[in-house]
Amino acid sequence: MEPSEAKWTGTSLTILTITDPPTDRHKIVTARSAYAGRGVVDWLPAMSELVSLSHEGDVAVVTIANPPVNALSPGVPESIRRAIAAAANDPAVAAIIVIGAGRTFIAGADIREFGKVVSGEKPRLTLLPLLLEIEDCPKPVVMAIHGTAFGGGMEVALAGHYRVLAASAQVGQPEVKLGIIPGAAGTQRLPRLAGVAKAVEMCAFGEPVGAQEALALGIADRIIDGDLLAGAVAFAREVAGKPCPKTREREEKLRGADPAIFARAREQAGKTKRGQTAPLAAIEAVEAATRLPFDEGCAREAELFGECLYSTQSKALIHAFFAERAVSKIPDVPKDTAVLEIGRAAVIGAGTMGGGITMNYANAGIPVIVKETSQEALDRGMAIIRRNYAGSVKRGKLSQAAMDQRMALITPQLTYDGFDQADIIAEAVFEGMALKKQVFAEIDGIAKPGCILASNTSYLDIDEIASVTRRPEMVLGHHYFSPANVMRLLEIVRGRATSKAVLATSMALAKRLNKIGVLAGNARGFIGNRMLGPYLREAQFLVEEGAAVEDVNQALYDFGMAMGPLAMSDLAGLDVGWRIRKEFKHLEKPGVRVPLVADQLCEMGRFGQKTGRGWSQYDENRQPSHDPETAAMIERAAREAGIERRAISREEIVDRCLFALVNEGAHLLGEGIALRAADIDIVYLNGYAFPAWRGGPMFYADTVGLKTVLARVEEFRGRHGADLWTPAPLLMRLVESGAAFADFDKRGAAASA
Ligand code: T1G
Repeated sequence: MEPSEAKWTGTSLTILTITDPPTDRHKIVTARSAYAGRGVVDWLPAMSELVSLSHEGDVAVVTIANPPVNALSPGVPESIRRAIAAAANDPAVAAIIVIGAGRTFIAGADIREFGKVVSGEKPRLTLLPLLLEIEDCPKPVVMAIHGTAFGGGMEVALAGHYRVLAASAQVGQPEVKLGIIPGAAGTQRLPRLAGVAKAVEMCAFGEPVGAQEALALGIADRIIDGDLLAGAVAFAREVAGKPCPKTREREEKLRGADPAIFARAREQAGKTKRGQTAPLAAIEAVEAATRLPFDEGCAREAELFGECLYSTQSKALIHAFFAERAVSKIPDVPKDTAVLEIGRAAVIGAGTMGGGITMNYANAGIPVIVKETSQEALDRGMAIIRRNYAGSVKRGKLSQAAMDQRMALITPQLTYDGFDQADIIAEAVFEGMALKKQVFAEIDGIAKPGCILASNTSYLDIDEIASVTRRPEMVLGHHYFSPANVMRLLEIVRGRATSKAVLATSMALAKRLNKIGVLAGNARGFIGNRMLGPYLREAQFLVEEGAAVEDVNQALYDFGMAMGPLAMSDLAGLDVGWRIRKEFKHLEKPGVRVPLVADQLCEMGRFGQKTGRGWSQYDENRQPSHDPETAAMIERAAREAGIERRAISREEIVDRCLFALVNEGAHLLGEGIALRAADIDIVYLNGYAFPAWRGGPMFYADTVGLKTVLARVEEFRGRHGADLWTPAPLLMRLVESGAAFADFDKRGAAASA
């Protein structure tokens, strides 16, 4: 427990009340640091294992060591406070440095603690007193930042008198990505240093800035090349004895702030953070800094922070944060499973997917061969790759040098030359089993032992593909999402024989390719597309039953999807689904209702955006509008099928589409095709533009309540039949036991711990 109050008098800190009596360690600290002034570097284990105090001559060094990211977990703020107090009280100390041990400065508050606060298990603590003490310290406190200073870490840095950054450091307030806002005066101190416009941008949109930009903005005072601590000590000596600039007292950048800054930010948040509350709260908090004195601004920030913290959106985004970090853990693949080296790659097919996959390897610095069957196809593929890179250069996202470097890593060719050197061969040919098997038989004959053979199939049976090779243990699915060089999701599809080393290697490779690898079982459509089937089916049934195409799209758009289901099909191309339906026609159950119109549209050559017509019609800018012909086709097809048409509510549209998704998710979770409900959420957040602030379909279902979901599913079964709406056994089991998908995951995690 921390001193409840402390006040600086001149150079020594008078601790008014100490609730936990000063331990011997404390007395030792004071004594020793006086001694340390004589140049003995001294690790004073006094504070706690999380924070230590040492000395570089007359400079005290407070080191935070709370791996993996020095989060402000319980005990850390308290120990920082004690260390600062000890150093400030030490006459031998002229200046104080705060630095992080390991790979980063402080990456923020401990996000794992938020749930305990929201559930009432723990009281909400504030960092504000610690930050005021740092700011009011009579000796200069220099924040030495490497890695990341994020959230509460940035707020600690802002309370310091000076900030020196390693050249690769990043600083930022990413709290909105967790559905909250800075809660320790970040919205009040940051505008005082970086200016109002930049502070609004950083707090409302959550993107960090690099060291150079931080220096230009006035956040950083110096960039240190080489040894950060040495550079910080030198800097500290330069400022020792000088007045300590308090960030909260710097008002010059607040004055005359243009109100249009806030209006523009709200407009942008309305576009890029549609449906999210935290960005608007962050804008309001920074705006408060321009209107209110510091303390009142902090109070307004705390109110807004509280509103966000207890919101469902924040729970959803925090769920997504940890879910994204959990997906790489495969219970039966031990952490220390040997990862195979991937130094060279080869891709078969330079089409839309093959080209994107090739770019992923080049972007990661891995030399990659890309093979096509004709010069024309190869040239077309390479032209798209070049155009994509040129576009990034034009937008300033990539330097010309980096583009040239990546292009140089790509070897386009028409033969299998060099494939025998590859560590991984990624196949991205036309989606047909016969062709896939032919290609896999060929590459099995060429590839070196230990080479991974990965198919980009989005539906086909991995075991059947592997059956034509003599190395099924090296075969699996690497299912990318279009555009493959942009979409972060990678479904890693496990075949019956796929080895653990190949799985571990794929998970590690996903990180190298800047992808989120999610393990999926070998079921038709794996996780994402398997669930998408019922979702799109219901969307089509709804228009047959009377809903307008636009209403179905709008309802899911308003729910938060980037676009409605029929608009998404028009974007992806209706011919993609058409080909797959033909491939699996033999699996259709006789007498079971299937959508009526999509095939008709395709037979007319209407594949959606790329042909200008599909469910909607599109102008030259691909802007959609109502297509009366499609509407007439739907009406006619429904009439001929004897489908009664009626007015359909927005709620029914959303529930039928989303609960079809969720129910199918529960089916494949029960079958073990997905390891965790959270994995399904990550698939949908990163592959299907499901709104992150809803947490994903399974998390959303938990917020609605599985009892309600099941009741709706059973209602739809009653109306549309068991062939279409059979409640998943897992869903029924969870409802019976009053549990949620989150509990299913917890049990899974406990079982595999
Ligand atoms: N709290 C708890 N655990 C954290 C954490 C945090 N802030 N940040 C990371 N971890 C865990 C993570 O779950 C993983 O665990 C391991 O550390 C490595 O993370 C008061 C209220 C810093 C850029 O939003 O963005 O401060 O899976 O895999 O890729 O106003 O982590 O190994 O068990 O992501 O190198 C604001 C969140 C908090 C930053 C490093 N801070 N973290 O990325 O490693 S709110 C953030 C990150 C706040 C104040 C408010 C990244 C990273 P495990 P990793 P990485």
